[in-house]
Amino acid sequence: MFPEKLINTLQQAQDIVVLTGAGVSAESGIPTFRDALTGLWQRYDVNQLACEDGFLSDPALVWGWYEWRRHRVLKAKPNPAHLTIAKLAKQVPKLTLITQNVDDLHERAGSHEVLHLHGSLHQPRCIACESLYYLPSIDMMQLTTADQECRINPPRCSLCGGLIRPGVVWFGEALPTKIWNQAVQASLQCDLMLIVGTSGLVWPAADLPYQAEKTGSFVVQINPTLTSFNSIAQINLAGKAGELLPQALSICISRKQ
Ligand code: BV8
Ligand code: ZN
Repeated sequence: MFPEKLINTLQQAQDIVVLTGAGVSAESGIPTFRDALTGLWQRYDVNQLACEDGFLSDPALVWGWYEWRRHRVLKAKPNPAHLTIAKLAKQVPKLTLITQNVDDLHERAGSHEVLHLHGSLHQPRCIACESLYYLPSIDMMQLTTADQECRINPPRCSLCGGLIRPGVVWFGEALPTKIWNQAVQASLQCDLMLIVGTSGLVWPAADLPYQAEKTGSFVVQINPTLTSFNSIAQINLAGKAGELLPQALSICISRKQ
């Protein structure tokens, strides 16, 4: 059962920001970001795989890691957490969804205008001329979801011959300015911020809850484990997003009756 304060806040919220991380996709079978560096990928660290230098020094290894992750997303389905966030947006006057995730499960669950701080697995582009590259559709049977390490040579740009790179924001790269500014603005204005499934280790995304808290937003965290946000959240719900978010939604809906 949720604390009284949370029930009242959910029933009166007018402007909600939801900030998600890899944990919101965990119940869809997508390894969380740190888990995506386990298994047979555990011998690599994030700086070998999720940065431009790593890609340039071994394009086939890095492109293979992203293709392995993209194929897992293609095979996955939105889980109750994604679906609930999309429904919640219909229950309140304003809801801004900000995600650190590079999958499209929020969109496939029905969310619109998702602010992707770290880009997308589905928008690769040429590393030289920046033109978008359209990935060929894949026969679902061909998907490489086996946990073997897959080295795949990245395609080449048809316009300039440059290497095609994943359309994500790598470590050391700036976040998309317009999206970042929208995310900061929304965090400063909201009356309720739900932080769902993020370890809060990656900056500047991890700064958003602090922006919300300093301007008086009510901050709620949903995560099975402790994070640095435990110290600023008014309410910490220890549990899975796919189980707790539907409960929060039913409280929001109950205010209507
Ligand atoms: C930049 C795309 C500057 C790639 C990613 C201070 C300020 C600014 C920068 C820095 C700073 N300090 C350090 C930096 C540098 C760096 C950084 O943050 N390093 C960290 C490691 C210390 N930041 C950057 O480099 C950023 N760029 O600052 O640029 C600049 C400015 C101008 C010009 C040039 C440069 C760029 C950061 C973006 C990196 N790219 N992703 C890819 O995906 O491969 S980040 C990556 O981590 C993913 O996007 C992921 O989403 C994100 C955060 O991880 P989480 O989502 O939190 O996932 P994680 O696995 O950690 O945690 C999952 C959580 O879910 C856990 O807590 C778990 O308990 C929970 N969970 C599990 N199951 C469930 C659940 N919760 C609920 N329900 C469940 N069922
Ligand atoms: Zn090109």
